[in-house]
Amino acid sequence: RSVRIIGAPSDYGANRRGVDMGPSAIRYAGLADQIEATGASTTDAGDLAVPRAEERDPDRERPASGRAKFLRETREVAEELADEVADAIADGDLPLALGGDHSIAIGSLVGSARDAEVGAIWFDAHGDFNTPETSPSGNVHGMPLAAALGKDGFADMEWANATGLREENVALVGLRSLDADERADILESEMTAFTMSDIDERGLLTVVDEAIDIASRGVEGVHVSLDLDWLDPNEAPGVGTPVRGGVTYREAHAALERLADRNRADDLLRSLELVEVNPILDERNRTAEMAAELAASALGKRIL
Ligand code: DIR
Ligand code: MN
Ligand code: MN
Ligand code: MN
Repeated sequence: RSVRIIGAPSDYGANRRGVDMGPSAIRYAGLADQIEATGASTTDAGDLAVPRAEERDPDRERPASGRAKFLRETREVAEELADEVADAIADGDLPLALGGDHSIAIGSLVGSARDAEVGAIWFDAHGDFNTPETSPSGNVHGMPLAAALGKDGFADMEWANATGLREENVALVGLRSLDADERADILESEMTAFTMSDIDERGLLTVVDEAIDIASRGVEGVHVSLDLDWLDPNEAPGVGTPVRGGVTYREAHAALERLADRNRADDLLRSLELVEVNPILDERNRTAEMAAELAASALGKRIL
């Protein structure tokens, strides 16, 4: 299967500007070459057109209740990305979306789950399960899972609903920063959430295997969303909302190598995304380099 790279340079969902340069930085870090070194071919669909946030009024689409910023713009990006992702899958390719902040995941999930039942694995420090009502920030990058799952609070947002995705098939891995209401909602949901403590107690590969089992059970394929703030900020400084206590470089590779092994056996990977790389906050592009390397591991890079 050929890997189709799709840039989604959106920063509508986060308040640290610069994450819109993520797709350029990850490509510059050698993404296509590294993927091709695994034996896969690549094509690059280029970047979605994303107008600069300064040209848009952040309050224009603010709903009467709640406080989600740039919802109208987020929708435009999500709808375009969903079409690109669904198109790539229909053509037999593996879509690889490059953010941008994590609000683009609404588009990836909607596209991946358009014509099939899918699961999702969410590698992230955060739960991304806020709604406009529960969010303390109003930033949609803290809401994409809730939006795609059609949670209360997104009632008038059919565009954000990933029809083929159910909570039972969602596994979050690496949590260490949740907002109060978000935490209660995750506990009440049918999703499975693995914290950093779970990784410490049970071991990374045990947790990753279980996440893959959950996400792939009874579905056609799995969307894998990798927020670079899943990693410890010592490894990945170029992110907008770093939280210490994250996974190491080696753990991250081990996790994605396990995913690649399981994919080799069961062909479960349907779509992939790398989000939240912010070159302005980075050190000599090392977070983008890691994103490219991790994509290669997920796509089957092997030493021997
Ligand atoms: C926070 C941060 N929970 C929010 N979320 C982030 O704004 O909702 N997600 N950074 O990746
Ligand atoms: Mn096509
Ligand atoms: Mn996230
Ligand atoms: Mn995060």
